[in-house]
Amino acid sequence: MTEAFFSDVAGRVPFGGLGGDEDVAYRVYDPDRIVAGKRMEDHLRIAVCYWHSFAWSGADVFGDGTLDRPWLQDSASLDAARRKMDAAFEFFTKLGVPFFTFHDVDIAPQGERFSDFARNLETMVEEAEKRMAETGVRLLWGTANLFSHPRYAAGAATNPDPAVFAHAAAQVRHALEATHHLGGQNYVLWGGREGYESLLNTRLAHEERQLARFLTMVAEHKRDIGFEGPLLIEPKPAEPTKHQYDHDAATVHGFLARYDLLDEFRLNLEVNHATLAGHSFHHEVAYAVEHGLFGSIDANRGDEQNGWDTDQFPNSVDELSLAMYEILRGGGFTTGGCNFDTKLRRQSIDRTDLFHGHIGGIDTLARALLVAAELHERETLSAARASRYADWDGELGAGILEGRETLASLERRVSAGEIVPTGRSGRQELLENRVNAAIWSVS
Ligand code: XUL
Ligand code: CO
Repeated sequence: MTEAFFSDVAGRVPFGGLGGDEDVAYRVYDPDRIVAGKRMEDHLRIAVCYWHSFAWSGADVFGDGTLDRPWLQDSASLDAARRKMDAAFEFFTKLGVPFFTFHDVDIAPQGERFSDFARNLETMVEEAEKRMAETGVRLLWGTANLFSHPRYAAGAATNPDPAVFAHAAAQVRHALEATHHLGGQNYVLWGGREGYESLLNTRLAHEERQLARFLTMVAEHKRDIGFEGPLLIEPKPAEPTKHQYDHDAATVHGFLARYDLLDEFRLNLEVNHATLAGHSFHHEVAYAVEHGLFGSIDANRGDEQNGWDTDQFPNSVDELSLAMYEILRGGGFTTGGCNFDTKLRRQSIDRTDLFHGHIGGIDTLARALLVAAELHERETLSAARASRYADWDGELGAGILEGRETLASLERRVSAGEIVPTGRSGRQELLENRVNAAIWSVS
């Protein structure tokens, strides 16, 4: 590796334990520690994202970039793209995480024509392949950025102009093949501008058909090239568009069912996207797990006091313990993992701030994993849940579900006094206390 960009951090971030007083050290994340029969690293499958950490200058809608990212000065050149990649792999290695994630445009300059971009992407995929082989860092997922370029202002697959659809298709072909080439574990589709700004100029049903056709083409191409990882849709209700079609897990579920795509797609769920949709993250993960749609998570959170996507580093053990519990209940991650789609605050301009953000977030996830394992292994919640529904296995419950009862037959039995509800406690407070007890006691 060339000269160090993160020279303040000498080597791999060590595990210092809860009592440790080093700031650049993990307090809880201990990759080899066995939790519920598996190494912590293999449970969490942490990934660092390329875009916010290496391709973003710190610019926001009110002001210019604030962050020290020298390679962004000359971002049209392949040399700058290589320097950016050196810094990224130096960071992944020092942080000691197994995975990274990227959009096509994060790693390759766009160039003048599409063919320039395709060539640049090919070059940078080869560069990534070399660095992955040197460091052992793997690709959790790749994706195409179908929202930043002006051509996508009115959407990509859902654009009123089929020429834009075609452009998006060309881009996804390359991004999917790049992901496949790099051994990516999944391929993600976040429909940033697949929505509308105004219904006055929008054909809703037509745009939905376009999106379904696009996703079908992606699934067909995945099979054609032999990519085995799942395709993951990342729901978000709004921002940048006023309304986005992939609103939340349940909306995407209905969409996939309508277009016969349920076998092809699963979900990548992001904490703050759930919040923006008016759900808890626990809800989104539980929904996906229960319906066999769970894939992966983006662990970044929002800010309770505002309604936009702040992409902050996770710091709530309470929130993530419940989500992690559902993930363990569903068997844990398979191809998915915990991606840090996180960005620093614009004022966090020291190079080492990128370490502080990730270390704190990773420790939060590690602690949430310990709580979740405690709840799962001791059946703290599951036994109560099972007994609450136990009567559905009895004569009446099974008769209803299996179609042996009708409105008329049930009315006869109720009128005859044969069926009388007895009432049962939901025991919510007791269960909440049990969750808190686990949060307070695990170590
Ligand atoms: C935007 C978002 C994206 C996706 C990948 O809110 O979450 O960064 O994760 O395109
Ligand atoms: Co995301």
